[in-house]
Amino acid sequence: METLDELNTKLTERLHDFGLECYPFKIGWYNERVKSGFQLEYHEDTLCFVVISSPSFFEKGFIPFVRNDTENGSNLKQDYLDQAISSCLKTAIQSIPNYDVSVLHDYEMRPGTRRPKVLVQTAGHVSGAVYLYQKTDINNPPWSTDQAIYGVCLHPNYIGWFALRAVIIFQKVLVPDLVFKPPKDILVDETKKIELLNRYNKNWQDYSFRDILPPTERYSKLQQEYFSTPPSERSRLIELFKAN
Ligand code: B12
Repeated sequence: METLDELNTKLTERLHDFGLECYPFKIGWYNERVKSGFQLEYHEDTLCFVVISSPSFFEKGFIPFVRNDTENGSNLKQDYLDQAISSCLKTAIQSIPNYDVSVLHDYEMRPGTRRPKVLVQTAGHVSGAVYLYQKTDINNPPWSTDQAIYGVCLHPNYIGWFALRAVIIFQKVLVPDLVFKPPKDILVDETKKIELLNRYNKNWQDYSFRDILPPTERYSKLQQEYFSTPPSERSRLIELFKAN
């Protein structure tokens, strides 16, 4: 069996080829933060990784998946991009055999409820990869107490140009010695945090929350075009990816 460092390195390398990144954390760190309905029922020292798609996932993971998919969106009930993530994660995990691994995707709901299986933003924060900015962080909020303001994560390099895709649980691997690494709060000033939450909640379609600070990389023009095209009209772009 691999050590934690070996597992981390292997998974990181495999996912990197697809433009995906992973960061380890313990289930206990996640469970301490969320309400009981969102907790994950494993030993508190259980090893997990949160998976982030970087801007290059589209070109390194998604387009190659589309090109290799001979069945043409074989499972049309599922979003094509979600299928690509799932396929990349399967490939990466299969290359590290002999572990009981469970994957919880961002879009999966607990059966019979409308609650997600996992809150990937909280997972991202406790892994140290991204900082989750929430209404409760603001000392003098400009919003009324009953106004719903959704929280948003920022990555130190990609700022808002990434997505939190999944949590991988190594069900029988306990890592009591994993050291907690707090995420970087890159918005030191409260006005900027309010601005971020306003952009994310009120104008998320204009993408401006993703540029609250200058990122090292953004989604390509093609990727932005794909996401801004309604899912029912994406087949033209899919055909284009297949043909080139
Ligand atoms: C449901 C959902 C929505 C819903 C409701 C949003 C919401 N937050 O409830 C709707 C449809 C409105 C929505 C919209 C959008 N969404 Co959305 N959504 C989700 C989804 C599937 C679940 C979120 C959820 O149900 N949260 C439940 C609430 C209760 O959680 P919470 O508010 O975080 O509360 C918890 C924390 O506060 C925690 N907690 C308490 N104290 C503390 C303290 C600390 C320090 C920490 C860390 C945690 C913590 O405990 C609480 C739970 O008990 C997530 C993916 C996922 N599986 O997590 C994506 C997700 C949040 N959405 C995302 C995005 C990008 C969007 C959109 C921009 C559209 C899009 N996909 O492009 C818009 C923007 C919002 C808007 N203006 O409409 C991204 C956010 C990425 C980021 N950078 O943070 C996510 C993570 C999806 C992804 N794949 O990356 N979304």
